Amino acid sequence: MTKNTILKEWIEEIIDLCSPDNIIFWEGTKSQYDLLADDLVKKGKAIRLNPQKRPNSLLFRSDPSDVARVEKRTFISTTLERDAGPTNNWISPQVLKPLMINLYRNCMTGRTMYVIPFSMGPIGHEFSKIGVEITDSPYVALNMHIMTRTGKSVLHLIDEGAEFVKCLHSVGYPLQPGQIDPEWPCAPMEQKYISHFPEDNMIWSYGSGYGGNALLGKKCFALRIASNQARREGWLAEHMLILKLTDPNGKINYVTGAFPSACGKTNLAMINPSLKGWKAETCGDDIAWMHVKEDGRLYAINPENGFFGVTSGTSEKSNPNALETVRSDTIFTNTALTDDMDIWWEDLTDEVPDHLIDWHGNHWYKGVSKDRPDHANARFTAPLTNCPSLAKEYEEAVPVSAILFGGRRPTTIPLIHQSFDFNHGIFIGSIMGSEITAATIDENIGKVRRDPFAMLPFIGYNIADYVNHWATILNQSSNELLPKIFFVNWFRKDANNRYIWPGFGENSRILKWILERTEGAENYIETPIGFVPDINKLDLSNLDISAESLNTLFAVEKDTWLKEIQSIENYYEATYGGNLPEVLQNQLHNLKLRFDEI
Ligand code: GTP
Ligand code: SPV
Ligand code: MN
Repeated sequence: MTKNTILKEWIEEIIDLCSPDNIIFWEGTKSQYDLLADDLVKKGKAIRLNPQKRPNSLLFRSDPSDVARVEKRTFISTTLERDAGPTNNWISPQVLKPLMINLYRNCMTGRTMYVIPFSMGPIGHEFSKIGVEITDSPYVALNMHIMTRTGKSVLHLIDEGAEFVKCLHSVGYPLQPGQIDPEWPCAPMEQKYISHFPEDNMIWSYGSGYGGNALLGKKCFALRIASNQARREGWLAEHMLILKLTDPNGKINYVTGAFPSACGKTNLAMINPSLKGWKAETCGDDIAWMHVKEDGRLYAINPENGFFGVTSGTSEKSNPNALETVRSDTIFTNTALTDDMDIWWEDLTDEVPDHLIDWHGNHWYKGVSKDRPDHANARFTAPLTNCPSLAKEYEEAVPVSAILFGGRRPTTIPLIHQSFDFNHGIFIGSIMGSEITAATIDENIGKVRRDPFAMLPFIGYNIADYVNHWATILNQSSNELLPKIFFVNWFRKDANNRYIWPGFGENSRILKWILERTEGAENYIETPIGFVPDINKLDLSNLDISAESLNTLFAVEKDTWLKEIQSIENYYEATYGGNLPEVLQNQLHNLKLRFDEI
């Protein structure tokens, strides 16, 4: 099985605790994947899509109560409450561990336990980290196979003594003899726990089978645990896409972007530039691990091996690369099913099919059925290598020229602005706000909340320490060598509640301006909040947009911003209290001074 005694003893401990009927070691082979997929189809847990239309692809439908991450049931369990900080749910390990052990006891009765060794990052890369997920969900095994590097070569590293993060997961639905297994087993909300023990490099997840709650390599490991590791080791684990851009002269730049869940990372990572001569390629769409190297530059690598993307809104027009990515070898979750056994979601085609099977498994008729046929947080899981725009450097750490922060802000924030320097960039990251989306289960969808660095649900420790950690990155390098920091807002709305900016491929115009800025071009005007484009120097060729729209998109209004400053102060007070990092105190002070002067 394994020569690593820590792993061996842990597996034995979990077998004793959870009492599975069978144990399967994940070897990461195609035949193992296919066998499990076939078995799930046979048992009615998954639907095999039409092989002519969508080869080697599956549709899963989740329980209606288990459709997204649950932030309320996500915990950072540290000895001291202070170490989890004001933005995390905290329970002491002394309380949480016994409580969860009680839940885990015999929880895999009647089920098969999968042991999945995986690498976040290319196997053996200097920046990669290893994990082992033990799960009783075959859906999770299939998804982890796509989303991470799994199998024997990872196990080999563990055999050689490599450290690994222990990731334990159960759907929390033991089966007594004769008991029928539902299509999507899970536990009731109050029994769900997505728990992180950063002091033990350990994750315990119970009760949910969906996305970030269950695919533990993703948000739980690569962000919450890794942010702790990064803090200890002097690097950054961030909720960022990584994009390679080649300008018409052949010059290559890499940019990263942190946008909250369902705010456009995958779309920007796969952008199809509308500007002639520009080429965009994908390195990653969700997570970036970033290290300052000896040359003083910040390098980013994508720890994942696949995409777990939002289907809603994805169309040939908005994101052709994503559609190509999901043409085969893809798992769909909570999309609708067509009569010819293919998938469908809102906006996929202009023509809405007359009849579908909705994500509940019920008949759905156009113009008759009230609810949408797909879930707003329906997702696709597809290998990186399916993506036609995948950059050849996707398994390398690439030097970053610009970091973009962004969110859904219907008002106040201009389409693009640049920070004055790195510390001002940290300030901009810290005040990010966005409308809450369907990517998390929350009754406040649509309301703007502060989501600092797009990391509110993912910082695995005290946010004040996190901000201070960002500030130490500057000590490792300099303003000149570090990426320039920008804030984008594709989502500003007009009086009729419509998006003003066309977005998607047209965002290449903004990317062009950003890269010009990284080279010091005089293409800007200075405002109290940062540099915004000199509209005469922004490439708007062949774009049909009114002067009035442009005015709104780039407006920085004093009155609005004085209110925003008040809101920032309230937010800082409520979140940090007396613990506001000095870098933020200084930046807020300077921002106020700049507004006083105009
Ligand atoms: P997670 O995977 O949850 O982290 O989301 P994400 O940040 O990758 O967001 P994604 O790219 O999947 O986009 C989410 C939604 O935003 C989709 O419905 C997109 O169609 C929409 N969207 C993305 N980019 C743009 C844009 O430039 N303009 C507009 N109006 N909508 C966009
Ligand atoms: C997100 O919510 O940011 C996602 C989906 O990418 S999940 O993996 O569920 O976190
Ligand atoms: Mn995404």
